[in-house]
Amino acid sequence: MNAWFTEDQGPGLRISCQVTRVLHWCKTKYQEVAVYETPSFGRLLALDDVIQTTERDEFVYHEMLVHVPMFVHGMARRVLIIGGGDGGCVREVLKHPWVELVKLVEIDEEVTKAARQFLPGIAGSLADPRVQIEFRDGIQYVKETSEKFDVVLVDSTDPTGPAVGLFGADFYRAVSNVLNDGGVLTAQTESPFYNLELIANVQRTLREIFPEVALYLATVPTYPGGLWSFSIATKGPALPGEPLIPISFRCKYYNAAVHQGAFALPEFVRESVWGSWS
Ligand code: AG3
Repeated sequence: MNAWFTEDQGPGLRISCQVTRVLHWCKTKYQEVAVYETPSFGRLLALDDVIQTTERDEFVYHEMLVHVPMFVHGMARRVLIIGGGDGGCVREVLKHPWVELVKLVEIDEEVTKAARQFLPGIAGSLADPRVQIEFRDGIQYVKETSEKFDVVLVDSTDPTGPAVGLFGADFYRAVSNVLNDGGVLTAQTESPFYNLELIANVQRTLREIFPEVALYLATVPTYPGGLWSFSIATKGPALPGEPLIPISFRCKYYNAAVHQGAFALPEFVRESVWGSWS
């Protein structure tokens, strides 16, 4: 088979990845879920033709979305993940030995089923007894639950369809309500090259709700622009905040120096996010 998967990444720009096999394809209530075998990036999970993760570069995104807030908090025991049905964030959270509960709230059960079957290296930790999974809308969940968490991670798709609300003030306010004192929120917030306005808006919104807010970056080759942003907000711990405790496990991307360095913003990003504030 000599086929190519193509994602439209921005106006006039596409990224293509050679595909040797379609391992899985289904249409769910929410989206099209596909897993492809690719020679260059291993297995690739796409939702509605948008790359969510690949076996080769998933470690960057999942380590950075998880370990930065986990080490900023320092002793999180209860962690909520909104989205992230593939299980990559769950796997990273469980590397922190003091974690007692990881609650995963994913809207589309079919994503988790596909990941369990075809991406075991990413989804393998979903069977851990500390993990509770609910298949429902994360926005509704944070508005309705009386449970509290130390860290909330938003591992969403791009801001279209059901994910739009995950980038808005009402949702962030609800997240603030489910966070314990000293709690930390991190959300994936898209590409500085393509979504700078969105990033600036999210940062402004978060500053209205949380005392400490920052943006950090990491390089994810298969995402639009290659450079990816994460927004972090806390109810106490200062940012960027050094990892409070020694890192007791090995990562492939994250370490203490990367933690610090990720908060260094290129000038076009810094100006857009902080320009009128600094
Ligand atoms: N979450 C999606 C990141 C957005 C990717 N966007 C894109 N390719 N246009 C990733 C889920 C992994 N757990």
